[in-house]
Amino acid sequence: MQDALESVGGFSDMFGRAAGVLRRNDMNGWTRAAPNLYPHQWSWDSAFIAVGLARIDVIRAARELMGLFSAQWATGKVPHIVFNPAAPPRSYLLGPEHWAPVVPPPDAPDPPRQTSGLCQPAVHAIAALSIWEAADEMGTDVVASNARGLVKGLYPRLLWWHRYLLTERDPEGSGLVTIYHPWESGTDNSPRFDAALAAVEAGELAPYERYDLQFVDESSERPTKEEYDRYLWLVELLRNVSYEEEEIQRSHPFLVKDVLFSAILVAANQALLTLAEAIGAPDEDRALIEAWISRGREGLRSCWDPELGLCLDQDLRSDEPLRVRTVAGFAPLVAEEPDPARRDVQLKKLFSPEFAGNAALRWPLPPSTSPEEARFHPRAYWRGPVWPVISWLLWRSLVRAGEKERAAGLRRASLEQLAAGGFAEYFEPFTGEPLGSDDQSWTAAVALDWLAQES
Ligand code: 2M8
Repeated sequence: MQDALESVGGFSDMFGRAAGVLRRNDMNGWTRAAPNLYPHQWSWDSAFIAVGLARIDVIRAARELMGLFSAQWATGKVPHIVFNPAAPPRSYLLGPEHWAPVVPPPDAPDPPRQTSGLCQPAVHAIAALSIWEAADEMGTDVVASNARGLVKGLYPRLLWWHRYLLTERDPEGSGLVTIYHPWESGTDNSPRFDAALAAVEAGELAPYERYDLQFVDESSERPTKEEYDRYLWLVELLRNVSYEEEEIQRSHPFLVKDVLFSAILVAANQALLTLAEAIGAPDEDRALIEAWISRGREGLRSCWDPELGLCLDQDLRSDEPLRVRTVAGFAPLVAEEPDPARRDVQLKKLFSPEFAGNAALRWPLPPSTSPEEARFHPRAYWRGPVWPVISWLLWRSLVRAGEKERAAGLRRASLEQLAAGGFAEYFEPFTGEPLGSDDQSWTAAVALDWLAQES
C-alpha cells in the first residue's frame, strides 16, 4: 500500500529536513526555540529538543540539557528563559533587564546567568531518559558511555528541580504545582486562564512594543494587548517581591494549580525513577520519587470533573475550578493514571468530536482547545490550533498505556501534518495551515523522535 506520507512527498527526506532545522537553530551548544520569534533558550523547548537530538547525537542532546541546567537557581528552579546575550536588539519583547529583581535574590544561579524568573513544565527528566535509552541502544561504545556519564551528572539537578516544584510550588503538599503566570503553563493564552487572568488588574506599565508581531503574519495568531498588559504586570509584581516564594503565595493575584504541569511532573518523575534505578541512586531517592508520583496522581484525582471527563485547573484565588475543555484536561492520561475506568473515559473523550474525533478536522489531532468551547479560536495561539509537541506528549502517554493503535494513528497523522506544512510552531486544525513561526525547533525535534520510532 502506498504510504500516505510518501504520497505527500515529505516522508523520505523529513528526517534530514528536521535535523537541518535543529542544526540551523544551534547556537553552539544550545538551541534557540525559533530563528526570529524566539531567539533565546526556552526551558521546556530545550527538553523536547533534547528528545529529538537524542536521535542524532546523544552527546549534543545531553549538552542541551546541561546548558539549561547550568542556569538553575539555588532553590532548584529551572528558569523558563536563558537569555542569549547576542540576540539581535528589538527581537524579543522582554530582555534580562525586565526580569531583574528589585533585590537580588539569594537563589540566583551560580555562576550568574541572565535568566527569566519564571519556570515551565518539567519535561527534562523525560528527555534525560530518552538520551539514556538512545545511548543504551548504541551499546558500549565510548560515545554511548560518555553520554550516560553526562546524564548521570544531570541526575542530582533533575532531582533538585523536582524537589523545588513539590515543595516551594506546593506548600500544601497536594501533589499539584502552583503557577504564578500563564507563561509558566507553556500554554500562554489558553482559555484555561481567562477567568483567573480577568481578575488581575494591570497597573501602570511603561510603554512597550510588540516585537513578536513583526514575525507573525496576523496579529490574531498571537495573544491580545489586554493579555500582554496582564502578562507584563504579573512579571512586574514578581520582580518587585524578588521572586520570594512565600511572599508570592501571600500577595500575588494569579495563583493556579496547573493540572497539565502537574501531570507532566508525574510522568517526569516516572522517568526519573527509571533513571535512578539505572544509575544506582540511593534507595531514599527512589522512595522519595515514588511518593511524589503517588501524591501527584492523588492531587489530579481531586481535580477530576466527572461530567466533562477531564481534569480542571484550580484557581487558588477564587477557590474555583477553571471549567474549560482544553488539552490540559488530559492530565490523567499524561500522568499515566493506573485506573482503567478513568483511562477509558479519557481515551473516549480524546477521540470524541470534542477533540481529535471532530469530523471537520484536517487531521485527527487534538486541537489545543475543544472546538465545542465558546472561546475556541482556530488561529489564535493556544486557543485552538494543534501543537505538535502536545500531540507528542499525548502519543507518548498512549504508547505507555499500551494503546498501540491509537498511538500509531496519532503519530501518523502528526507526521502527515508536518510533511504537508513543515515544522511550524502550530497548525490551523480545520485547514492544516501552518501558523506562527517557521522552523520551530521543538516541532522538528518531535518529528525526529517519531521518525526514529519506525527504524
Ligand atoms: C511561547 O511562550 C513565550 C513566552 O514564554 C512567548 O509567547 O513569547 C509558548 O508557546 C511557550 O510554551 C514556548 O515555550 C515559547 C517558545 O517556543 O513560546
